[in-house]
Amino acid sequence: MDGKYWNQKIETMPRQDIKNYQLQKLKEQINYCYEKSRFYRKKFDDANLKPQDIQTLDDMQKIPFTTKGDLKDNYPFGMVVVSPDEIIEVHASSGTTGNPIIGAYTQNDMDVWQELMARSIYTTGGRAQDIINIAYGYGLFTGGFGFHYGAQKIGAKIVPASCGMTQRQIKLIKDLEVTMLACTPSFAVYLSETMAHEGIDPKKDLKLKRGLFGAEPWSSKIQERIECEMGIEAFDIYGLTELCGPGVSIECEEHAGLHIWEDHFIVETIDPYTGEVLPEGREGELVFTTLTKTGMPMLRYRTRDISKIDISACRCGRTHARMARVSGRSDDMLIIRGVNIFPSQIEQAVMSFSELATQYLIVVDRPGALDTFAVKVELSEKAVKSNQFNRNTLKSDIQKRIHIITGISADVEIVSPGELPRADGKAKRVLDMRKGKM
Ligand code: DLL
Repeated sequence: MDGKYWNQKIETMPRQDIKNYQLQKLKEQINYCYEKSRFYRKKFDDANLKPQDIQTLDDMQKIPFTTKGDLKDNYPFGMVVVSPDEIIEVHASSGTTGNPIIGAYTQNDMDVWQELMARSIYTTGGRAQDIINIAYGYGLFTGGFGFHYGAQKIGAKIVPASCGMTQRQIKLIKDLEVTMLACTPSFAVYLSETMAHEGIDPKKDLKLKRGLFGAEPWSSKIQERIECEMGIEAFDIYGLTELCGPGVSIECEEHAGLHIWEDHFIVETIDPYTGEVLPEGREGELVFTTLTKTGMPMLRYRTRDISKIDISACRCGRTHARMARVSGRSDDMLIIRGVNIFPSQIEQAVMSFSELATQYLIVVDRPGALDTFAVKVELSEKAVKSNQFNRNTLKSDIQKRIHIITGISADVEIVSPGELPRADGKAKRVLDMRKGKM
């Protein structure tokens, strides 16, 4: 394979052909679920719905949503529709409360996942000649293994670094002449800071060309910073355990949204509060229906991820719809003094100050009757070295910016470089100490 596409026929299929293909696969997946799954049969029966009532893609709006609550209630294998022997791999997402969300995959599901990860890596320019450092966690999290399977199919050389041991990773990235980096954006930022400490200039000392970052929301400003500091091209990759892991969608070289692999998934956006289906282009919660899954198929699965869809033609030639970068999760929304606030709004404020590093921590508490709202931000090493700012003015400017963006005032605390905790997996941006006090 040496062309631009991993699978040109599929990736550049005319939209009408995609729709026809999706309808055929959707009917098959619905029949399969109705026949094999007690869970889906009950959902259909309760809604007075039969598989033959779904004759068009619009008809799928009649199907009730599947939620994270359904998965937790049916933990561990209640959503699995095949015999236990047919499940050959299990992963779980990193939720912190209650039962974890399990992904249980058959051989078919593993093959699809590997194919989609190969297609995704290839879309960013990854080839057999590449050496890829996979610094996503290997284990129950789908990040490490997902990249591993995809890179293996492409024939790239794999360095399965997993999380942690930052200094050693940097040494290996240098000595093994790694060309691609795969990790969370927050770990990429940490790697880049550590390189600066160690006196390594990635542009001169390393062979890194591109990075595939995802698994958590990150802003375009962070993407720009990583690109600039590491001298690489950064790509956003999205996915979730319930669908397959990473490989549901990926940015192409145009960096104008993430192509959703629509030969395997149908995407809808809905109003997260009312459940109403929104027209293309309106921001809302992403809802996915799997078309080819055999272990744990998902019909109208509510992700809680907020984004919007664009079906217009992409300059790269791919016809698959694009989702905008995830701006946040509906369940990450904090209600502080009655105002809805997303961590991404704070990130937007923080990232507009060149004196600040990319780390921040939102601390919310309720010591008495009222919520307190504090934001800890960190000075960048560069700002400290140049010493060309006034701390009080900077603090008041950040406070003003947060107020403009969110509508409420925050206590801003500026801390020294390196003081806020770093993540080698997904970053933790919020400390809500009100839990249990409400
Ligand atoms: O995070 C799969 C993954 C691994 C994606 C590596 C990309 C790279 P889960 O642990 O199940 O799976 O978490 C899924 O993470 O619903 C989103 O809220 C968030 N997420 C994943 N990718 C992105 C992204 C993996 N590119 C949850 N941007 C999803 C923003 C993301 N959020």
